[in-house]
Amino acid sequence: MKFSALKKEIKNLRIQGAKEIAIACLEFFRYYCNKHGFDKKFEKYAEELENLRPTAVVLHNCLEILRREKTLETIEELLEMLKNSGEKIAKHGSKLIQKRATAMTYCHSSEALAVIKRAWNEGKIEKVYVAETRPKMQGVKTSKELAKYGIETVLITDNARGVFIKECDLVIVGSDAMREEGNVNKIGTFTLGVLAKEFKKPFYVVGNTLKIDYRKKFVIEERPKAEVLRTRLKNLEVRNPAFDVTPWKYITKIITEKGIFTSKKILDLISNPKFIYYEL
Ligand code: RUB
Repeated sequence: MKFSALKKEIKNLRIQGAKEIAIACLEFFRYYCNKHGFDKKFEKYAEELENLRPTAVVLHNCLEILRREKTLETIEELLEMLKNSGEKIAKHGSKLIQKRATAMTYCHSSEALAVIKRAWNEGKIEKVYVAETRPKMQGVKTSKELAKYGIETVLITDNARGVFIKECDLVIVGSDAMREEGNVNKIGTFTLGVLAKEFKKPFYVVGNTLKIDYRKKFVIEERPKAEVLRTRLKNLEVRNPAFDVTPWKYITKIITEKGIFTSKKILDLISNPKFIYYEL
């Protein structure tokens, strides 16, 4: 894919989700660097891609590794790690799910979906509630994907989560960045975490270890106002943050490709910046 086309696909969310964005960009760099090497344009492209969706940390972590080790093998290793992590994550995550479970998920997380699909294949998941995820409706994408996979799926509005949580045995969501402050994920995940705690439902976060975020500062992406309201009115402000932070106290377990972690373990890893590099 050409650079301009890739940028467009990411910006308009046709390519969405932290892992898929990183994979698409690495595939672009595999092609580009194979032809031109790690020249000045590599850095320019890297910076531009990183800034398109600045909250998710996977692409940033991959680029930091690439900036240290500018080789095509590193690109391959990162792609392999990301592409293989889903299966490992699913294997670990499925162990947490009991028989005849009803789950609730939110937005579209390829990693949370990997766990749900595996648990369903093992005859554990019975039904999944998916909230639509306004304003960009990634939950609709999730619900179609699950239904096509053969899973009994119920699409609900975001506001209905409080009603249907009572019928669920667990909540499972993805991650854009795991930070000291908590898990960063689609706006509305925090609300779901609070809800899960209120109804004593386990709240699982799924994310590969390249989602561990060592950045000192991070920004919550603000999406275009027009995604919420097209008309402009005097005295009417529109805010459209794309992500929020769920503090670790709301999170029961974190499912990674390296195993199932507690919030405390993730906090330990965040304070050890060498962790993400050790297998590369
Ligand atoms: C997607 C989102 C996903 C995470 C994890 O937001 O919040 O839950 O990125 O996805 P957006 P994955 O649609 O705005 O990119 O598990 O695929 O990495």
